[in-house]
Amino acid sequence: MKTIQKLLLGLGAGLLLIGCGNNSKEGSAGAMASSNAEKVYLAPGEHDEFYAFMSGGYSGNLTVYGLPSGRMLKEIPVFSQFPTNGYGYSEESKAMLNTSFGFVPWGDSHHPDISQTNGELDGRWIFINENNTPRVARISLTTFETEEIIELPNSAGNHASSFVTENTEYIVAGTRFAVPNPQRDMPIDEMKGEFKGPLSFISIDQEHGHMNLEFQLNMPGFNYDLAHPGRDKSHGWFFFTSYNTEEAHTMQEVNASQNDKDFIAAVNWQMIAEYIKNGGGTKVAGTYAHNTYDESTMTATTEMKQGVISVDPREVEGAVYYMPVPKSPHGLDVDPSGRYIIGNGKLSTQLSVYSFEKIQNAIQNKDFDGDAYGIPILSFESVLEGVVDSGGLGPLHTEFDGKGFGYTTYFISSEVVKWELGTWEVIDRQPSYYSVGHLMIPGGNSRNPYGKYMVSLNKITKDRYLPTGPELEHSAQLYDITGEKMELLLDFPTHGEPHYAAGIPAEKIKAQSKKYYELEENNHKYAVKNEADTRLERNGNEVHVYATTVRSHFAPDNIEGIKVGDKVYFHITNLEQDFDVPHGFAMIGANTSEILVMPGQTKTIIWEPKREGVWPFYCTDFCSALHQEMQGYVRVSAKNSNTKLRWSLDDEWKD
Ligand code: K7E
Ligand code: CUA
Repeated sequence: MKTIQKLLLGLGAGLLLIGCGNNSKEGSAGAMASSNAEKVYLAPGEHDEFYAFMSGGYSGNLTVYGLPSGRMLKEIPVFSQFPTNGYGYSEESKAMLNTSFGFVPWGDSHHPDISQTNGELDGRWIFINENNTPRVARISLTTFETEEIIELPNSAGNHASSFVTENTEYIVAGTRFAVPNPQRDMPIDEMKGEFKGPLSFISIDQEHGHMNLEFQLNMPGFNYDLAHPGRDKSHGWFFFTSYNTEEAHTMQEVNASQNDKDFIAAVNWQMIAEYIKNGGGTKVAGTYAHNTYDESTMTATTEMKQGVISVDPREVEGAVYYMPVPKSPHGLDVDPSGRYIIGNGKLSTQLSVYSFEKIQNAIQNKDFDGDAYGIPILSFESVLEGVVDSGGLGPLHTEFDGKGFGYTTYFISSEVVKWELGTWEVIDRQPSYYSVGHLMIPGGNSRNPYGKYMVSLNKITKDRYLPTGPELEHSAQLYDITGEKMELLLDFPTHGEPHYAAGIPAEKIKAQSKKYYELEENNHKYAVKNEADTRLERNGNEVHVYATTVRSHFAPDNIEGIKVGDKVYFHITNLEQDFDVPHGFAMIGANTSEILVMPGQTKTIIWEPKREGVWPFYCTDFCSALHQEMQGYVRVSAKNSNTKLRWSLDDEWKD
């Protein structure tokens, strides 16, 4: 096995080098063809046809692009502090980043997935998982703001996540790194048979989208890597790839590649949900943070929760099976009809296609090949429907165009291969520049893909753009997939490491996108809705500044009576009621960030003055011709001084 692996890796490196030397010319010549340019060109002021939400990887965020232009439209902060708008710094948003490990200001996001109704994208919410500190977030597609983050106890490496079922009943979160469950102090080399790989099922409230950790399926300690739900006839099932069924704990790149086949876990979640409804499962320990942002009070709160319902997969007969899959599978995808489940063995050259019907038959006929820790293993031959043998190396992920074709990425041979469902025949292959990970077709993992464009999300950028030192942004490539052959249209850089992405027709989101917050509906505790109510209140060494902004001034704009050692809370309400007129607020010497306050919104930032003097604050967002004049002063006196607390409004001092 060692040799095969070395060979594969060596071959991969070779291909990469060849790719960098020669193929790039061909690629850019293709994209320069004028017909291709027209396909991605938007006249100034025109809108894109699709939104593409790209995972930010180690940036912890989610970026929004337009397709086909490849223009980046926005970065939405999710798991990371974001000084651009104060997320994770402002008093209101800090709670979003609380976890059972304390405040975690960073994350590694992987798989965004858009909510579905009847298996079709519905544009309500987008979910995304965080791998390092196991968490899942829900982002509103009305405000494009993170509204909820739930932590997953007993899990480690939340990778097989956050895929949604076809009516957004559940999203899943699988444990990528097997760990003791419950966590305990034990020798690492005794892991075999002792570690576990819990799979979390989070139910979604259909009205508000609120997430609830309903149960964890306490699976054997393999590494659960990726997942997809069944749809249509296979709705009610979830499929998970696993690797390291060897349960190796050291030199995994060799020791976790010994078995000829690893497993796909097939889980009938409907059966387990029913079992729990009837009182099944055991409540086990597990502390986790559940953070929710309330749009009305504009404030996030953390609830620390205890305990989770754990289900032993052997307890629910007929609900959990393993299917053998060759060579350390990574991606797992289900075709739009829900009939086929595709497993991609990343050290193999082939894709294994399983039939849902055959799986059901094998279960009925008890066509088992033994078991793993008491979980029946369905015989490979009886569930396998076909094999896609493209000769490519390192297959990772598959998406579908809704016209009967699958598109699979090959990391090592650096290409996307188009193949036909049913015949499993290869139709086309196009190089990617370079080493593609995931790919995305808008709606490509739903019942109804929009098979016009495909985006490959490449891991290695090398020579595609002007060099920017050793660190380069990853590269995405847009292909036209309307013809028999895929056509490369455009290169564009992405931010962080976009593992997966989710695309949706713009019309499903555009009209409902919020333009500003209604001042009347602002229920923030410290909001002021007109300048006459702006004021200061002292409570011991805490001073609350109730301030407003409107083009082009702060109210109040001068403040006196602040003392060294005070904690000054600036509560800024933006009185504007117009699209795209934010005001910013920055204070010299603040140890947090600036804040960007949307029209109708209130945000708070703390300032602890260190030195006596007269210190300026100002608006950070160029909001009008008199933006530079949008500033004020705070007079800071000695701790024991008796300077009176007062503030200026319309040129007059108040107190
Ligand atoms: Cu393949 Cu995290 Cu989905 Cu990266 S994962 S590529
Ligand atoms: Cu307000 Cu610049």
